[in-house]
Amino acid sequence: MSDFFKGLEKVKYEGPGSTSPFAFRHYNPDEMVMGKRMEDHLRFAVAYWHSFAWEGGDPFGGRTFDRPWYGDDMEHARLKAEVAFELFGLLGTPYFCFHDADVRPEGSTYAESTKRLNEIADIFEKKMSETGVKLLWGTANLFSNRRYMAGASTNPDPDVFAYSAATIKANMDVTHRLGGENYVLWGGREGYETLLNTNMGQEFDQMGRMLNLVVEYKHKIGFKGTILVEPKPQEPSKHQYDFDAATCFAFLQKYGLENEVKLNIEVGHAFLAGHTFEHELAYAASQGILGSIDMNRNDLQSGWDTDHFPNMVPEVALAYYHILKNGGLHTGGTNFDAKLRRQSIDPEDLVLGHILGIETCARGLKAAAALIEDGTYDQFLADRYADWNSAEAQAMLKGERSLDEIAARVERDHIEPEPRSGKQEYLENLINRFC
Ligand code: XLS
Ligand code: NI
Ligand code: NI
Repeated sequence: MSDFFKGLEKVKYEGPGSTSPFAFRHYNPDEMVMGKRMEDHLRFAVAYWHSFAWEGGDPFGGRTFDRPWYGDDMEHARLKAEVAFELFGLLGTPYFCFHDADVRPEGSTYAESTKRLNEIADIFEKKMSETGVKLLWGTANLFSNRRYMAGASTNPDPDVFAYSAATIKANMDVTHRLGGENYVLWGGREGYETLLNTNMGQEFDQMGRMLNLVVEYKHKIGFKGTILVEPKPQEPSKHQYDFDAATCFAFLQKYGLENEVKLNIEVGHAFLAGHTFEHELAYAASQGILGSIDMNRNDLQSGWDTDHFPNMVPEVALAYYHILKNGGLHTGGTNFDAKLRRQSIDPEDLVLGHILGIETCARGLKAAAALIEDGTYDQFLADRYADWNSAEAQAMLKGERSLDEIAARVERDHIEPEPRSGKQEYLENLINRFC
């Protein structure tokens, strides 16, 4: 035990009446929501990077946090793992997620980096079996080191492609060994700074090959988890190829991966792409590729991926509505890809930030479930499209009518459609009843 959290105790559910800042008022892991435990719906994960690797810097100033595990050697990395599992224990969150670079210092060679990763994985394996905490997903950091500045799989240098492939392999091996339920690829450098130096078609082919290599290796080693890509339009690259959910789906189809790979959708990334989070979820669900979520939110004034802990119940409620309609998150989960503000330097702030996220999600989930159980909303949607159930409408939809046949019927039957209200304000009032 480190003494980092200085006497803080495991956060418990105390019910809506509690005034303790260190209690759950809404997240009650065992409470049944639509026939399933809340914990099993939400599948919360703590993101190692924001909570333990990020030091509170911004473009104008460096580290604001003062943590005893900051340092570039394995001893510090072991202390970091110790404290990370203490946080998981305090929160009772069932999962965590990490990049290789978050958990071990990089070695001077690929072999040394891999050895260090495996040493930390040994510690994780032991702690996971002692505590019951599980790995939601592992991933490789293919964006921080300067070797990736012009891309990882999309680099003009095939040696960088090879190095990236080797690094992904090492991370897939560790994820598999630790029983990870997914493996994530996020391409922060898979894009460009200027089109002037970029052969876009060549880079897409490289990225498609890499993802196929990943899928082939998954089957080779018998990894049962889901392979996920994480859309984001920009930041750090000016333009990223995994721009949004629809762009990713086109990419997956082009390279024959639409039945093998799903999406990890992040709130802040949806906003950067000019969408809402629920748009991205609804799109992914409609195409059968909704995999997992990275839960945070952006500051709407700054227009940057600020990764705040979620704090807006109505936004989160609409997200979980789409997730519940999708039959849940399956192998995915709710990963807090969220960080403290840089002035929140106290150890207890790490706990309070996660409580904020957990409680917001719990309230959102319950609101979404109540909306579904009430049924008015789903009935509204069904009614809006009900005329498509007629025999003639179905014949049009199924391709049994040609354009000229449809035109002939419109003329013969004197069809002159009457506009119908979209009822947006009625629906917004309806949603307010549940949030
Ligand atoms: C960055 C991404 C990153 C991925 C994992 O914006 O959200 O944190 O989730 O590489
Ligand atoms: Ni992000
Ligand atoms: Ni993310």
